[in-house]
Amino acid sequence: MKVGIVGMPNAGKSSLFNALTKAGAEAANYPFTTVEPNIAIVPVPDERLDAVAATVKATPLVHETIAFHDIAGLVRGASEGEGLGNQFLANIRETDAILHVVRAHGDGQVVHPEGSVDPARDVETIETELLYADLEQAERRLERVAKQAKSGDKTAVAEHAWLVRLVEGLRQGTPARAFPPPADAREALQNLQPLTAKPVLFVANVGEDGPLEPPAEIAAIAERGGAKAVAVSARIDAELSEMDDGEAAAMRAELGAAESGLDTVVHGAFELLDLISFFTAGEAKEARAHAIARGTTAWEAAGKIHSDIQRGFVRAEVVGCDDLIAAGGYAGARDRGSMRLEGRDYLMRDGDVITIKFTP
Ligand SMILES: Nc1nc2c(ncn2[C@@H]2O[C@H](COP(=O)(O)OP(=O)(O)OP(=O)(O)O)[C@@H](O)[C@H]2O)c(=O)[nH]1
Ligand SMILES: [Mg+2]
Repeated sequence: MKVGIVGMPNAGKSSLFNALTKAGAEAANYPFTTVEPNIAIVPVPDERLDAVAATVKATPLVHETIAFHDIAGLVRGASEGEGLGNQFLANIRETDAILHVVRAHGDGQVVHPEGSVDPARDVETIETELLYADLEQAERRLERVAKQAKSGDKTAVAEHAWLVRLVEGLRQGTPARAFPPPADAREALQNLQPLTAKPVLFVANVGEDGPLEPPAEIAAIAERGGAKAVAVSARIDAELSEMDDGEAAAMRAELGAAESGLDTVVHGAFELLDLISFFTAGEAKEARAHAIARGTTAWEAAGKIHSDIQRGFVRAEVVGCDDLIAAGGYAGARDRGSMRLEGRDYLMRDGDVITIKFTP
């Protein structure tokens, strides 16, 4: 999974990036600290994977991963070249979701590019700039596809009609997610990769003294747009991420924070994208976590493991991770009858541990 981080300059994007990735990117109290994008790949923490691996004595552990892309801040008018402009948005066109960092802390020491802290205004500024960036891109694509459509190519004609509607919609301020691609030009969306079609997780960067929850106006904006909102305290989390795990957990408990910024963001992203996890774990082999969309079948899950396994799919042996752990391993789970045989259409559940029987 790839995630792009957007927000105003000085909102705390790089601080959050450091908290998530321990990458030690430069975060400083002046706008446009970040010019070149920072990228880091992070294993998705999941205690169930550790427990499953310990139960069946699997090693090594292979976590699901998320790549975070931290880019320069956007300001009002970025599409017309203000600030650093919006060219760097190209770096996040290929991501699966957007983390929109909104400053919600009132630390007067930290410069705000607009001179005051106003989360709702900032969100609107960023969303407008993302719309303009998509509009530019869509208009350019429309010009190109218009030529192809003249030749009568069926896919080009369908894509062209979609782009005409999209451009019109973007001009009126409607995000691209309101325009699903036409059935006879399914590639249309992939060709464009509009930013405003991506799912958004708002991350309110709140002060260390207030409650660890997003301000009401951000929660409301997220709800209206079918997005999600979480809260972190980026600076503290960045500092905690530099400590060792035990020390950080103790500090976190003292501060009354239940989970790390990484946990908050990962849980938020999984919920937003409606993802679940399943596990594969062989005795004395690797244990691996796989993130999949809710509603994925056993056969599709097999494809996530290996195309050969999917091709030769016979059936799946499935056990919930809690049952497997409680039974002390596969043999115990079989004895207790908690191991089930499932066919290719079985809908995977969060926490399933699966062994696919297949003919090579
Ligand atoms: N008090 C406080 N300061 C914060 C918090 N998060 C970030 N800061 C400070 O705000 C300043 C800007 O943080 P960055 O993480 O560099 O912000 P950015 O969004 O990456 O900024 P650009 O790269 O310039 O776009 C730094 O001085 C941070 O220490 C926070 O939660 N509380
Ligand atoms: Mg930065």
